[in-house]
Amino acid sequence: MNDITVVPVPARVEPADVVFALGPDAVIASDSPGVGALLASALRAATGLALPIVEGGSEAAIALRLGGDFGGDFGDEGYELVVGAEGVVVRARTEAGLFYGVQTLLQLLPAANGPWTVPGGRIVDAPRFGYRGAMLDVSRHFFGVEVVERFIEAISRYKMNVLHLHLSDDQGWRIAIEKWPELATVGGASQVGGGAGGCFSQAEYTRIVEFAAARFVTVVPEIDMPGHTNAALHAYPELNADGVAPAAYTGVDVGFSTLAVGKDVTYDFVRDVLTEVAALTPGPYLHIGGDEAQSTTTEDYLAFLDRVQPIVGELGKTVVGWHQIGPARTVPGRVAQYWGHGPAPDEDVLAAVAQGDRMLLSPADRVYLDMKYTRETPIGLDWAGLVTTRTAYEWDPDRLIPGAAVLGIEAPLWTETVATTADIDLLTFPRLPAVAELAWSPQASREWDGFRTRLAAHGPRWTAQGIGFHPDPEVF
Ligand code: TNX
Repeated sequence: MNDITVVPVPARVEPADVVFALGPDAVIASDSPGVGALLASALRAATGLALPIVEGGSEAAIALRLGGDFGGDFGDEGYELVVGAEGVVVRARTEAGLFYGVQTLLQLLPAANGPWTVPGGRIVDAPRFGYRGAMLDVSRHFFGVEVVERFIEAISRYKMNVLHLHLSDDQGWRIAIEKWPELATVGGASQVGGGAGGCFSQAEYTRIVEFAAARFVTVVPEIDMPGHTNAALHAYPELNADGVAPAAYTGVDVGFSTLAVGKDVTYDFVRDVLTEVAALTPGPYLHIGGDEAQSTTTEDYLAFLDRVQPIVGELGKTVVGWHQIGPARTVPGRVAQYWGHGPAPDEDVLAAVAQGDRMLLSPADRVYLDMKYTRETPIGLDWAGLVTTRTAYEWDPDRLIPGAAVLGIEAPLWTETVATTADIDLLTFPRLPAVAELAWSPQASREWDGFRTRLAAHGPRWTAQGIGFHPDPEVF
């Protein structure tokens, strides 16, 4: 395990002078049927071996074991991985821990071709932050279930555990709401550039949630309000202050739309939407947006949040909002998502910190996956600057906002310029693994040169998996 290329870098690695080889008779034993099956299918696809899953299995080549003492408190997501000449044992307190141990094991195997050997030794590992996320904007351009599942699979390989889905914006509404059916049929029928758009049925959203849960990824649904609401305003005239529905919007401007904050029907709408979304979402969070409400007066904005945030609590969920919610009176457990750029946190951020909100860090000049890498990047934006892999990697989350209680890190992929799976790949790889390591690995274990070398070894893995990437010259 001297030269292993695992990303995120594990907390502790103790190499041993042996090698394990996966042979034709190898069997898998697992205390978690779900994680055992994911491991087996990943390995069968790569190796062509049969790899049956057996009960008990003291002589299993790979054993996934729940419980046991692995020398220290590594929390609910930690794991121990021991590779000896005779086999591999992953031990964890939870199935999530086993899943992370399995991701490490898969990265210890060759990218594409045998012999299927694993370097010997012991890894003990646990995450730095409990919230390690990525966001996909399915509103500006709509992406279907398969694309979202592919994205979930990709982030989960790097031990990320949250998928934030940006489900509504000016350009399109993307989750069917039974009480307000025209959100899907009218609000969903547009996207940037004028394409057909689309909208998840509740069954499709549930499929995504279940696919994510099997990989220990929590879905955080976002219904952005009171701004970024043109699609809803287009579908339902009564949500507009003047009662007149605007045309569908297919451009990329922000800040021009607002729900009618003074009308009671607005709160019926919000309650109905959040009630249905909450019922479909097992995770603890509902994201209510709150950014760039430039067409809502400050007074209206604060009044709106004072009515809407408690609804989330009544539904048994915790509020997440973009950091502009900072000045609004907080509610228990609230999470403010920082998306600023540059050195000084602004007064909205300071207001959130002063109220004791937990901070989710998405600094746009570091982890916005929609920023261009260089001037030449064919897609992407640059309002927060150019973001190379190194820029994304080299910063310390604990030093970004003085006094903040940091819940974790999230890398958002906004999709104004992102229309295809290839576009997603180009902007996501290799920056997403950089953010994943930032969120998982101890600050003291992270340094650019070591990371760059490990990350470069993942290029052939992505190629084998059919994933495209930006050949960042500082990495490859
Ligand atoms: C700002 S980040 C926005 C989004 C855009 C993004 C593009 C945030 C909370 N709002 O509406 O898509 O910039 O980078």
